[in-house]
Amino acid sequence: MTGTVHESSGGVYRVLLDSGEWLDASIRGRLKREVRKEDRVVIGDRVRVAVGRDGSSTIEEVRPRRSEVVRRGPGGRHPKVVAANVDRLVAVVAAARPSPRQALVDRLLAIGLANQLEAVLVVNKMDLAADVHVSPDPRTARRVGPRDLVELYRSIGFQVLETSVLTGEGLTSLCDLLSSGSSALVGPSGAGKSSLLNAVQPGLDLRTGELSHRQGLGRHTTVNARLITLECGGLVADTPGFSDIGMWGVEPRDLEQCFPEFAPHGHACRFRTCSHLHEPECGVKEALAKGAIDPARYDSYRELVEEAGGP
Ligand SMILES: Nc1nc2c(ncn2[C@@H]2O[C@H](COP(=O)(O)OP(=O)(O)OP(=O)(O)O)[C@@H](O)[C@H]2O)c(=O)[nH]1
Ligand SMILES: [Mg+2]
Ligand SMILES: [Zn+2]
Repeated sequence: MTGTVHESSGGVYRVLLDSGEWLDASIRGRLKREVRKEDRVVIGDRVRVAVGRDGSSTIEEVRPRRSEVVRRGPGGRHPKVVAANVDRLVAVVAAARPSPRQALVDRLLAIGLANQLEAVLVVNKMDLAADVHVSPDPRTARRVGPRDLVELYRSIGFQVLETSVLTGEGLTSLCDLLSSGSSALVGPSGAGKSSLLNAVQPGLDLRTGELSHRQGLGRHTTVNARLITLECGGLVADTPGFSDIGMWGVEPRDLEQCFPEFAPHGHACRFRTCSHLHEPECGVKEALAKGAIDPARYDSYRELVEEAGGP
C-alpha cells in the first residue's frame, strides 16, 4: 500500500493511503538504521506501508523525493527537512505584529528558489498596515513599511499577495494559488499561517495563538507540521514558525540564482565567476551604487554567501 505522510509526532506517522483510508504507522528495521532520524520521514513523503500480523502498520520504504524544503537545523550542523514533494514555498509574514524583517523574507524566498520551488510572498495582517510605525532597517537606515515590502518584491518579479484574515482581503487569490499543486507555508511564528488556512477552509480548525503582549512575537502555536488536503484541490503544509532561519546545502556560487534581480547586471561583470562581493568592475555592484538593486537585498545576499562559506 502506498500513501502520503500528512503528520508526524512522537514517532507516529499519519498516512493518507491512496485508497483514501487513514493509517497510523511507525518505522522500523532497515529504514530506521539507514537514515538520519529527523529526516527519515517528513510530511509530504510518499511511503510504502505494510500491515503486520498484529495489525500494526509500518513504513517500509520512502519513495525518492522530487523536492524538499530544507533549512539549517537547530545548532547549525544538520539539515532540517520541513516538507517533501511540494511545488511551492509560500513565505508568510505579517504587515505588523510581528513586524516584517526583510532579511528573513530574503532567506525564506532564497530557500524556495534554491530548492527549485516556486517562491511566493504573502504579507498578511494588511488590516494593520495603515497604523504601523516601522523602524528603520538597522543596516541601511531606511524605513521599510509593509507596503514598501510588497512593492519591492513585486518589482523584482515575485508574486506577492496582500491578505487579511480580518477583512478577507486577498483570501480568494490565496485560495486560487493554493488550489494548484502542493505548497508549504513558512514564516515567523505569529504571522498568521494557520489563521490563513482556517480562513481559506472553514471547519479546518487549526490551532492559532495570541501574540505575547510584551514583545508582539508569536508563541509557536503550531508545534508539528501538518499536510492538509484542501477542498479546492491543493495540498498545503502548515509549518511551525521560527525566529531564525539559515540555508542548507547551497554553494556560495548558487546563491545569485536566489536573487533574480542580479541577473541582468551580472553580464557586465568583468569576471565570469564574479561573486559580486570583492571583484573590480562588477555589474551588480555598479547597479547597487546606481540604486538599481535594493541595498538590503544585496546585504542579504552577502550574508548568505558568507554563511555558505564563500566566496
Ligand atoms: N489583525 C490580524 N490578526 C491576524 C491576522 N491573521 C492572524 N492574526 C492573528 O495573529 C495571531 C497568530 O496567528 P497564527 O495563525 O497562530 O500564526 P502562525 O503563523 O500560525 O504562528 P505559529 O503557528 O506559531 O507559527 C492570532 O492571534 C491571529 O488571530 C490578520 O490578518 N489580521
Ligand atoms: Mg500556526
Ligand atoms: Zn559581479
